[in-house]
Amino acid sequence: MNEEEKYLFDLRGFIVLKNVLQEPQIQDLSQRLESFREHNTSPILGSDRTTFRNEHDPAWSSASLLELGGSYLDLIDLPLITPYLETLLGEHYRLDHDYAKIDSKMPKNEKTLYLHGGGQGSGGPADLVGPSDGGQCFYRYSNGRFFNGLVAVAFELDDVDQRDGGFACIPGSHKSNIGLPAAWRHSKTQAEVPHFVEQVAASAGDAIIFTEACAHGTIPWQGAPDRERRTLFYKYCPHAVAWSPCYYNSNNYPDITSNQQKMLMPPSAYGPHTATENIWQKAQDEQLELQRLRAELSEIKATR
Ligand SMILES: O=C(O)CCC(=O)C(=O)O
Repeated sequence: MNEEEKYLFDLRGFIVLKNVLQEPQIQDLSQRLESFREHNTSPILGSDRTTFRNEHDPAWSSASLLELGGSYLDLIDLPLITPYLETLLGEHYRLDHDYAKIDSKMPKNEKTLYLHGGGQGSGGPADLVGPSDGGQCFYRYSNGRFFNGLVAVAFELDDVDQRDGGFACIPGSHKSNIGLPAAWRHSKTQAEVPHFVEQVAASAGDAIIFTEACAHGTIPWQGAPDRERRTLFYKYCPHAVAWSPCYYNSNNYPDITSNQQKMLMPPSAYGPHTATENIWQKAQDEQLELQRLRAELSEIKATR
């Protein structure tokens, strides 16, 4: 992260990195996403919120884009992104959650701009991030380094032109000391969006890196009816911090590298230390044992 990028991130709370994804990666991500969408039409896919899909879902983990495999696994620790996250979060940061979001003219995808985050208390008690966030989405720069509670990397799979809609924020609001006034929080149409909200244009393959402390949201889509904005969000915390109540289970992804495994660890002050790895492994083993015992029990019940 060069001096200009550091300056702009501190000043505005986000930066746009051009051409982070190459064409074959965009195609692979796109094709895997579209196959998945054939049987899941939700505009939000992935692990953004804790939901149990069925009774067999293990505790603590939720659906994730990582299940789509291929380039979705590469995005965990993309070499081009790593230096930015190390600068913004410190060493041994962790992937906290991920999701894909589709913006389009489809009625169920039409959304109000809901500005959330912002200020030192991350938007206060009325904030979407607020009820579960005791200031977790913090931003600070001191002693020559950045401190962030949650940093998002938004990979765009489609071109998003000025006026289409998509990512928007109030630049600088991550340092605001006063909560966002309620009157400015919601905008149902682009015409209602306050003039100080900046809509960020991006091209397919670009990545927007932003601190969740910056007041941000999605501008209602006004792109042509046959166009969509498909964005993949990978969100990272310092190693001792969690936003999501769900943790990844790296055992679900046998093909990932040991560095990626470390980045999927649950939060702890130790970071990816052998001690925490052993504890996590024991929790996974016990979960498997529990599943085995439950299966045995239902077999016994069925044969009675
Ligand atoms: O559509 C966007 O880029 C904003 C998404 C958002 O509000 C969030 O990630 O918290």
